[in-house]
Amino acid sequence: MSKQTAEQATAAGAEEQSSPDVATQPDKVDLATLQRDRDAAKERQKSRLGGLETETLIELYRQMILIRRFEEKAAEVYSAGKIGGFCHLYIGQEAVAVGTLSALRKDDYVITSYREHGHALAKGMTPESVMAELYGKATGCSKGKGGSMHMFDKSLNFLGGHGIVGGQIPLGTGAAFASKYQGTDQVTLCFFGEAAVNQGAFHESLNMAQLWKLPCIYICENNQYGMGTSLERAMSLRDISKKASAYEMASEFVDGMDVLAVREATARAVERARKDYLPTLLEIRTYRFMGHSMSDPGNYRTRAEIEKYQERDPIKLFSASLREEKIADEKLLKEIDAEVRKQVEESVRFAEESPYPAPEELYTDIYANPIDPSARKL
Ligand SMILES: Cc1ncc(C[n+]2csc(CCOP(=O)(O)OP(=O)(O)O)c2C)c(N)n1
Ligand SMILES: [Mg+2]
Repeated sequence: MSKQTAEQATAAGAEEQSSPDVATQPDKVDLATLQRDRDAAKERQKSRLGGLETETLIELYRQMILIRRFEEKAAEVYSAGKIGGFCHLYIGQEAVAVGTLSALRKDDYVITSYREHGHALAKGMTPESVMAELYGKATGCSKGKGGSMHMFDKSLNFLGGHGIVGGQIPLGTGAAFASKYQGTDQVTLCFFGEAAVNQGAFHESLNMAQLWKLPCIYICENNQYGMGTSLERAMSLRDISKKASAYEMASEFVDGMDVLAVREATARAVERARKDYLPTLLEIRTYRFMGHSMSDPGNYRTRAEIEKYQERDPIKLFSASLREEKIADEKLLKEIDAEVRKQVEESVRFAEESPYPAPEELYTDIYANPIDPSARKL
């Protein structure tokens, strides 16, 4: 199994960038040569941007910008007191959700933690249903009863939004088991933070997935902090991808600021899961630019550290590549941004105009109901 350490990945990236293009200079210009050169140039361009069509590349950019603008707006309305409860933002990590989910089929499963607005949008949930859920409105994806940490959409096989650290790892493993048991070729993407890796549930799940050959892709979004605790202070083995070797599982380390690298690594894991029912652990190294939640004072790290990572802002990096490779110019990128901002504004209007759940809804869609006498009969 190919596996890179952080250093190898950086070195490989530098090497790739420094390799010069070989300009071929034909002695005599003829149409066939011109066409061949044009094709070769096209191929070179394609290979630099993952061999993807312009339309796909623009869509990846649009999704990342949508998540960024959505989260900025969520922060704004939260600060204005319009959203209650917890709110964990995803700003800085957009390339992970967009890169991974773009390598999936529509009917594949996704399950994640409480930092999930980005995954929900990338899986295809509308900004309206996510924003209305943040507002606790009846039109939200969980009918306003879940809030920020509990986005779900059964029709998209988006299995949520879970608040217990690591709690979704056995659940994702179960979804993968179900696919294999039912003989489908669906795969499950199971996301969690690096702090969840110290939980027993992570180890039990990986052991079972490898032993039973389950089509589960475990995605550790290593943003380097669990609340205010840095990885260095909490973990003896910090190269998380290495932990897979304890279970003889395939694994890869991925640069989480590079949306195409994320997509490619996920595609390799998806192929393994879909064809051979084999799990993979991906450690995707990223960084959250905002606090753990909206109430985080952030006194465990310096502004300089945040700024250092912001130089590798995944959206900035990808838009630079798009411009460099002439996939999009500044004007087009600005138009996409303006369109997305309008879409996000519309989701706020929708959420604000939506009703709160009716009082009768208090006891619907819940597991335990100690108050409703009819439930006691069960
Ligand atoms: C079992 C459990 N223990 C503790 C908490 C409190 N808690 C909430 S988030 C968090 C940190 C998790 O960090 P990480 O897994 O790295 O995810 P990130 O927040 O960085 O996305 C903790 C300890 C919890 N929700 N569940
Ligand atoms: Mg973390």
